[in-house]
Amino acid sequence: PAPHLPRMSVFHYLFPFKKYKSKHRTRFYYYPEPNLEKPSFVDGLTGRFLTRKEVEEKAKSLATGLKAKGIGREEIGCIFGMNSVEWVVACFGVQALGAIVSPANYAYQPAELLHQLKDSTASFAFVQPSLLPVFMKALEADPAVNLSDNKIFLLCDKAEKDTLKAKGGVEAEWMDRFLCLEELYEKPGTPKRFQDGMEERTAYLCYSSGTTGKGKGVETSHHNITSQVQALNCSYEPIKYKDVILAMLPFSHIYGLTVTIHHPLTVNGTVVILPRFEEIAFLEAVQKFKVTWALVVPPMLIALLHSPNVAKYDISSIRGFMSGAAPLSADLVQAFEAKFPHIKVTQGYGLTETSPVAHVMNIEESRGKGRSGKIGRLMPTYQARLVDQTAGKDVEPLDRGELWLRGPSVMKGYWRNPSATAEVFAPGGWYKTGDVATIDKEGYFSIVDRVKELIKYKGFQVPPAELEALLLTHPEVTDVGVIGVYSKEQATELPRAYVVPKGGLASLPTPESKQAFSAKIQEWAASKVSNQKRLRGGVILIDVIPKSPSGKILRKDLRAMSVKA
Ligand code: AYL
Repeated sequence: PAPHLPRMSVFHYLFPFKKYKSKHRTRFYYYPEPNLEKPSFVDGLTGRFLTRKEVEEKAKSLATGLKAKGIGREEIGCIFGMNSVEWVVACFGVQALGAIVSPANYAYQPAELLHQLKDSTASFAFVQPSLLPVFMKALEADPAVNLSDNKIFLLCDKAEKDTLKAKGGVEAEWMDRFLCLEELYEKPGTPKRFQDGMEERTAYLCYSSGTTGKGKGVETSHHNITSQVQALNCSYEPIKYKDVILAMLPFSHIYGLTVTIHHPLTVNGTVVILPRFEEIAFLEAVQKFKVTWALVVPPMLIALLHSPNVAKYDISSIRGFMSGAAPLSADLVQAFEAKFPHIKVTQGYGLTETSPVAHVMNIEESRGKGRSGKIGRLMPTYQARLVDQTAGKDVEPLDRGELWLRGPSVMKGYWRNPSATAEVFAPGGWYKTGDVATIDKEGYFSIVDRVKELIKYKGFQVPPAELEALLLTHPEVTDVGVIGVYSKEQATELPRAYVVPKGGLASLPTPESKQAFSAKIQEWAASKVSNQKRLRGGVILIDVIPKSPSGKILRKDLRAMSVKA
């Protein structure tokens, strides 16, 4: 283990109120002593905020309350809600207890949520009241889920709970059944300090499909997170004390979780929270709170670039955007910077499995040097290799190869899934990303292809295998293959299904009947999956799905078809 990296729990690393003693009896902080009275997390819609001290106190009170409910260390707590101040409190409450957070995407439909609840073996949960219908449906679908009423908590304050209760109906019934955060708080305790080695315990289980198949729990340890935020602080243009950071990417995704909750705490910055990206709410929040730095995905840049509303707001406070989670093209960066010269756009690359940022582009090094669109240099703490899979060795300099990563922020493995874990790790602890990259003479990487199955819609993961499995359950579908098609206008991939209808293409002789069938399948799928997984790239009918002799879908051939079309 690298001696300069913190080896402690996420909670103690982020809230170091007592000075820590090292083995050598020197006293040190990992970062400057924080200003406890500074607003740490602000609700971007209402302006309500928690100071750093309040976040810590509430988290500690919540930890005591959870313990009183019989919840112990290393139990798994699901958080199912949109970004909010309460989300942050729940997250750190679980961390103060020494339990594990498994955050779920708020867009989930019941079946998707159920998969995560079951797979993660969640034994308690925080649920935003407006998402209770989905949550309860998931629970009803499978009595095996180990969640009793006294282990389900409302992700809201007492005032919101009372308002909902007054409305009556089934909501009021739920309000009676479950406690909210405020009702859980008890006298704040002192979270147990970790002994040496305990920092390797799991802190988070975010869900990722990895290279193939359904969502798997990515076991992110305390050390994975603390070394990542330390690395972020040493990289490119780190955020600083005076920064106001806009957090609108979902906290349930590692990007939102690490980069917009954990990292800003280490510099004592102020985080303005929005439940999701929405143009007007974004512009209002930027103007009102004088936001200086925002974390985005490429489609958000497109939206702002073409928005007629931007001119109506004062967004001069913004100094930069960091884009990540999906390819950012050089054209888009250039168009954006031409329109908004005071905003620097930089890009990061990473994966849920790497906690997440592994590469980042230093903006000063990219401007006017023809490096836009590259993902930058390797972050501190990481090592990388580019490997030719078939030859089983590193590629020649400047050639393309699969990117392998190693470092203290690479996940422990997939939760209770040793075979999936073994598949993605090579001897020596190298994690195989499934992305194909090149490196130039100066050490700047570019992502040029993907060898894994994943589709990315606006930065969200869309596992093709999951959509294929779903579509095969439709009575009128014989076979199916799903790929992503890139839309330049929207700066994102769109999931597209190639479908063999029952009875073959001949059973749908006219263009109208084909179109109606495609539309039917598209709508049916939309009713079953979360928003980002909809078949926005269309449903194309074909006679056979191209497959290898062993029965694997030849996605390359499907991709070639989509280019021709
Ligand atoms: P996951 N360019 C191209 N592809 C990318 C990029 C990028 N900049 N970033 C991520 N990807 C793709 O687990 C790539 O295929 O994590 C990778 O394997 O949802 C996959 O997305 C991983 O998807 C950053 C950098 C946040 C990364 C992230 C989140 C990574 C998303 C902030 O600065």
